[in-house]
Amino acid sequence: MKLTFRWYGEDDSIKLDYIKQIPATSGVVTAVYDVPVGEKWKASSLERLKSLANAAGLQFEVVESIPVHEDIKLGKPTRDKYIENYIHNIRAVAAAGVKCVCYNFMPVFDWLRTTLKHQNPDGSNSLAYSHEDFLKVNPDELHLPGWDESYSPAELKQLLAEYAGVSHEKLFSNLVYFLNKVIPVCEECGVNMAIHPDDPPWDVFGLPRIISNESDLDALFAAVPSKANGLTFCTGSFGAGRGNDLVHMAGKYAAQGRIYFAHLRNVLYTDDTDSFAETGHLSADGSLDMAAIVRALVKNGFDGYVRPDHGRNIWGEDGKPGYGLFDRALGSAYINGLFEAIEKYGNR
Ligand code: DNO
Repeated sequence: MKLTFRWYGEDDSIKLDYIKQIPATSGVVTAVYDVPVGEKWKASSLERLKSLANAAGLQFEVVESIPVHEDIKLGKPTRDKYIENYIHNIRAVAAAGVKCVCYNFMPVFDWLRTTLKHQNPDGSNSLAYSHEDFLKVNPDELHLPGWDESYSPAELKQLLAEYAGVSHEKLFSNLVYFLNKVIPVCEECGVNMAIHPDDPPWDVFGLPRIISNESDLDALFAAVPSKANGLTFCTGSFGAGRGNDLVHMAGKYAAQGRIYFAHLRNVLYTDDTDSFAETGHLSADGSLDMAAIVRALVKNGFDGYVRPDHGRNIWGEDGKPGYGLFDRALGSAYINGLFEAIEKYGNR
């Protein structure tokens, strides 16, 4: 595996030199952040990201994300223009040496939490989702942690109304339409698409979600069989769904050669409903058996990119939610240890 670390570009308070100092880290995962969703990325922006990373001794082979414009997800007539721009971006990232594109197909909201600063017993804080708090959210007057700045109330209302006619089946066929256009270009450029699962893996506010579990993935790979149509195996996202057997899923899709990127983090189920809190990466800290998941990946031939996913705020750090330095660096060291032990001795 290749251990990477998410870097939010030149505005990230975490410097590339610090990332390089995290043991075993060989690359960054980043994106062009100053272009609106759906528009074309400049080759010069990508070259700059690459040269900054390379100057720090790091590779830049994974983009997270090239976001998908809502018109593509909605299947509007304007989607073809946005798909053309997407294809432009795939060619541009490939020219900069990128081999894996992480993206998602969640309507309106990417991840969703009810608090960004859940207090943990050890004094740290982390993102969390409370089923009870979620039920109190009024969909007509949405105030959501992390999302309030992204849409005006009027924009959000309109967008939600547009999705009223979009069923799961429709959203899925819009995804297949999109992939049928972009995958041939990926094959030509040597890039793999790696869809990120729904986070959390269930419908929210009546919006359909279609990459939540094993049957969704089976349908996706059956509809678009090309090997360039792959997956970001995000343990925290799939793991929030208590019906998902992550060890089985990790092994199955690794064996199929579909997993190009793994986001590794743990979640703790905090009640008998859907609530969860993000924890440190260790198996002992949450509800997921991280060692068993990594073993299933390794034993089934996974050799892709890995990154520690969300960390807590620890040691007084007040980082970007989920993306501080300290706990993710601890996560990296832990993940590297699991892989080393399993790769070297796991089969004995
Ligand atoms: C959250 C991330 C997601 C992810 C996108 C990929 O921390 O895991 O925002 O980057 O879903 O498109």
